[in-house]
Amino acid sequence: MANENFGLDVPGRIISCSFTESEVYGRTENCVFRLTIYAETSIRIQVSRQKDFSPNPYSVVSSPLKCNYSWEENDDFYLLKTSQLQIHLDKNNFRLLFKNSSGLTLSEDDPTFGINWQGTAVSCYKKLQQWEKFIGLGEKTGGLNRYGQTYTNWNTDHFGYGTNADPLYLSIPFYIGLHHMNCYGVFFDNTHKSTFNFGAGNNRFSYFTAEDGDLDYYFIHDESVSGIITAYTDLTGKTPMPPRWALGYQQCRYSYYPEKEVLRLADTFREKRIPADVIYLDIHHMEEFKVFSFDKKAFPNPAKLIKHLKQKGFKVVVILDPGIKVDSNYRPYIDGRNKDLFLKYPDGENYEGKVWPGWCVFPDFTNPEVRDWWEQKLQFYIDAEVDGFWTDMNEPATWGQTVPDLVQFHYEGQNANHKKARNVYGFQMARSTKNGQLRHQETLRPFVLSRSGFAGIQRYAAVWTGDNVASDEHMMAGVRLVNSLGLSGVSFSGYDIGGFVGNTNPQLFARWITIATFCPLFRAHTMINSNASEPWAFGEEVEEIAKNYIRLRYKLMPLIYSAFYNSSKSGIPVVKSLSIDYSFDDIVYHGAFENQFLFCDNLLVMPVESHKQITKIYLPQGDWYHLFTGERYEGNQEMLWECPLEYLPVFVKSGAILPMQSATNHAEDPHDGQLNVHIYRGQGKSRQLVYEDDGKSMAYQKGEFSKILFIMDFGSNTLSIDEFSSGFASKFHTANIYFHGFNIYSAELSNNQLKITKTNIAFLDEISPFDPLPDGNHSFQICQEVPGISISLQKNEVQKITLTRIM
Ligand code: NBV
Repeated sequence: MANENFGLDVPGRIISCSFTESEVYGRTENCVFRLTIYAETSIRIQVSRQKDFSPNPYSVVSSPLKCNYSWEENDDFYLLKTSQLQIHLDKNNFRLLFKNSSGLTLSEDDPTFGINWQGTAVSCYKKLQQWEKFIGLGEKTGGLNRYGQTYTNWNTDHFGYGTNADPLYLSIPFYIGLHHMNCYGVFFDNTHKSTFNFGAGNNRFSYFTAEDGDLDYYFIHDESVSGIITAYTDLTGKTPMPPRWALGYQQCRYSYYPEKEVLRLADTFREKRIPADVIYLDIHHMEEFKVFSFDKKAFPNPAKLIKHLKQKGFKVVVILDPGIKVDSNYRPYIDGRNKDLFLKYPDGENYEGKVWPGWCVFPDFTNPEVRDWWEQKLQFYIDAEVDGFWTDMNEPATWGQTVPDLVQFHYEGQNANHKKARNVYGFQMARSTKNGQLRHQETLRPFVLSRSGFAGIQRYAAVWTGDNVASDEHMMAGVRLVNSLGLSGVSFSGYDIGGFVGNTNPQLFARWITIATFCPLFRAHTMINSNASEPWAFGEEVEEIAKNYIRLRYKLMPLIYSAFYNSSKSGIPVVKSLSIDYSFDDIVYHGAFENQFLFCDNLLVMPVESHKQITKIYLPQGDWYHLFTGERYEGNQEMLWECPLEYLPVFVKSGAILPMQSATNHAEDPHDGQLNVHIYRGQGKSRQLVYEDDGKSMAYQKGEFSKILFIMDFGSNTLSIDEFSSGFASKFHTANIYFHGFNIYSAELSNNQLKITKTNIAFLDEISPFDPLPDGNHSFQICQEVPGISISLQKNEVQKITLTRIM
């Protein structure tokens, strides 16, 4: 390259520039570049040493919006301005400086290194800002604040990974930077192996680099972290509404077989009245681990088994591995070979790698034709009425080895080698699996759980954090992984409760299940040959704790389902790291508190190790009510809190409105029609939506849903209940309103006026996760509250209830 800069190849001087409605295109001495305005908040920057750009066809699904922007030429720089962002382009060497609309620097390329190439590797070096923090980057271990660390994106099967291991199964090259009460996001849309350095081993810059390809990134600015997540998910898509059953408790092991084991499992849940929705069939459901087969001995009649499980209210999810056994008597192999659907060496020979079934070939999911074929193949499972799919080993994994670099992928016709395509393989397998399900059952909501993925995976699948270990350290690490996935656009994720590798002990399982009650994906799983890991496998006390928390999960279903609905619109995760709502409070990043999170916006959950009886907690700004006692605490304080296994520290944000229901055996089991609405006294106005639909079909997309909106005005003590858009008849006929923290009021409902007095404060255990033991002498207690006030829910009518202070 002509323009040398301290031994680095750099873009050089801008020599031409032209602009259209939504983009600026130009040339430098050594490159072509393009700036595309996707939204006022989001600008795409592409720089290439080739004549043209080679974009990732998989992640971004939005098109540039028509936005107003201005373009100015100055002596040394060009200036691009939207209402949110100003971008300075240095004319002398293509380098960028980003400011917010009031001129504060958000991010600037390092003055010397900026954008550069070292061999084929392209990098962007950005000056470290004072006290800059970095969050996000998807499924990455380590602390909430990633400052001082370096991470690699290269999807990897890592059995029993360490809690600091990197990389893991899934890559999302998107992070958020924070400094000077401002924040920005960077999504580096390059699928090659990439590295992010957040001031690791230096005090000068952060950088991101990929082994090859373009510099292609989106710079996002909004005043809030949540605004940035919304903008990022405007680009890469939102997590769609899952089927309601997928939010219930799920039980997995490697593997439940033969079928009588599966039946016994299902019966035990129902006999013990422990709610559960899903049973997984791991690899032993297959004949010699061949995908699209059932083992004839273990599962002689899968359709009958699944039908039986359905009658008991269970759904069945089966595992799908991409490796297809090389076996000339095996239809999928013959079929795929004849149609030329597998990954190949450059000379056209099929690539073979070893997995469960022995030597295998791998469908090239980056080829639309292959995805189409796979979609058709799923008919096999659909015929047996399987409800969902679990795409495993899709990094792809080949017995701890990596696929040779020269293996060829279709990559939507671009033709790419393994170096470029690996990171999207699992992503595309999940896509094809979801679409396959839709293709055969177009009215049903699909469910896919994927181990591997890339930016945008949230459109197709929920994800889990792979082969974790039965340890306290892992339990806490899993919480951080899920928090981080949420920061990175993935709302539906979880970890194996109890730990996959190793044996869980009773305390650990108990604590883990209490924490996971507040995890989007609520699934227990364990490894082959490990001890039993069902809620009843650890003795009576643990069973009681597990049962009570699982029941609490089902009671919270109206809140959780509505949170998923909100997330499907906004991209804001259901589990929110505190860095989303308290981004500029340094304490939320401290090691002692970085695992804390908000569940469904208003439940503040403090995960704590199983051996601790007392823990340090942090209540951020605002007032907080302890979930189990209803006591109120001031925020902005650190506290020591007792945490016996039965009581995970959970607080409710003041002002919150929590809609709950009666516990059911499973998500489709009808509740009692009573919507229990808990209102926690706060300030100003609060709103809570209760979203309902049939929970399983796509009809909600055609308006078949119900929305009940609760608005509490704490200034005038008025509660309004507004029910609207009932394309679907709400299953709730009555709302029982529970007021928390209003203990100077009296309660009486007359002429639409609700008066509450101190005299009729009563004990009520509705919100406690603990149901009385059979002898009625249960020692776990409860919330002091005024009794619930019943209101019948009138369709399409705004109801107003005013609280009158009478003392
Ligand atoms: O299919 C077996 C397992 C599965 O249970 C687990 O959840 C995956 O992460 N699978 C990995 C294959 C290899 C396990 C050693």
